[in-house]
Amino acid sequence: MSDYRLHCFALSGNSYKVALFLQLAGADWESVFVDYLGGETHTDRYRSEVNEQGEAPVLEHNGLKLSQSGVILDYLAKTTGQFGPTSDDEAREIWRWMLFDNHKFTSYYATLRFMVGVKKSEETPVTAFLRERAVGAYRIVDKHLVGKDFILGSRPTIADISLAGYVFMPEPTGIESSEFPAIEAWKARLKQLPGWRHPYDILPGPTSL
Ligand SMILES: N[C@@H](CCC(=O)N[C@@H](CS)C(=O)NCC(=O)O)C(=O)O
Repeated sequence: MSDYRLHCFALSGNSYKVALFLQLAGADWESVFVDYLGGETHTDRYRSEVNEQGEAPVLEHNGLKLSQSGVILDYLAKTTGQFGPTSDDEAREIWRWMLFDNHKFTSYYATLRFMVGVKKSEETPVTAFLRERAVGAYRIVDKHLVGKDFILGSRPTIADISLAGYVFMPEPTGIESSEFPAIEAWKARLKQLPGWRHPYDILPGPTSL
């Protein structure tokens, strides 16, 4: 058995955050497919045996079962000594961006991308609202990245890995990547990191409905 078991699925950028860390850290890991489209996260079994919050990703390691990608990334940084902070100031800065990612950058974009890009829903006031909020979050990250290689400056941390959850997903959302040149340059730098792989190459399960 591998050192790490990641309950995950390909459409899940939140799962990709953890998979990407494991890839970049050169960890020995395996995926456990979560049949989200088949309703698995809503089953009593999943909620009692895997995650009471009914979500992926879940990471199993050394008898622990961890959920919430931010918590998992923090755990992995601490236990592997990779992509973590080197001071209390850096630790706070990393959490500031991981919380912004969870609350704004990932959440609005991921919901928009699922509705418009995956489910192919027609445009509604809800999708327009989500796009406006997602664009607002993208503008903030793009501005922060101007003149920096990564979120904290010159080296990648779990803040970058968290923010990277959905940025490589290929589905159209009506948001133009050309509007965010600093994010595009940052994505190119992430792709150059040893071990980087595209989400659909490392996560199991369907990539469309
Ligand atoms: N804040 C959570 C979000 C996790 C999340 O939303 N996971 C989605 C897949 S990307 C999920 O499993 N949803 C299941 C459901 O809503 O039934 C994290 O970062 O891990």
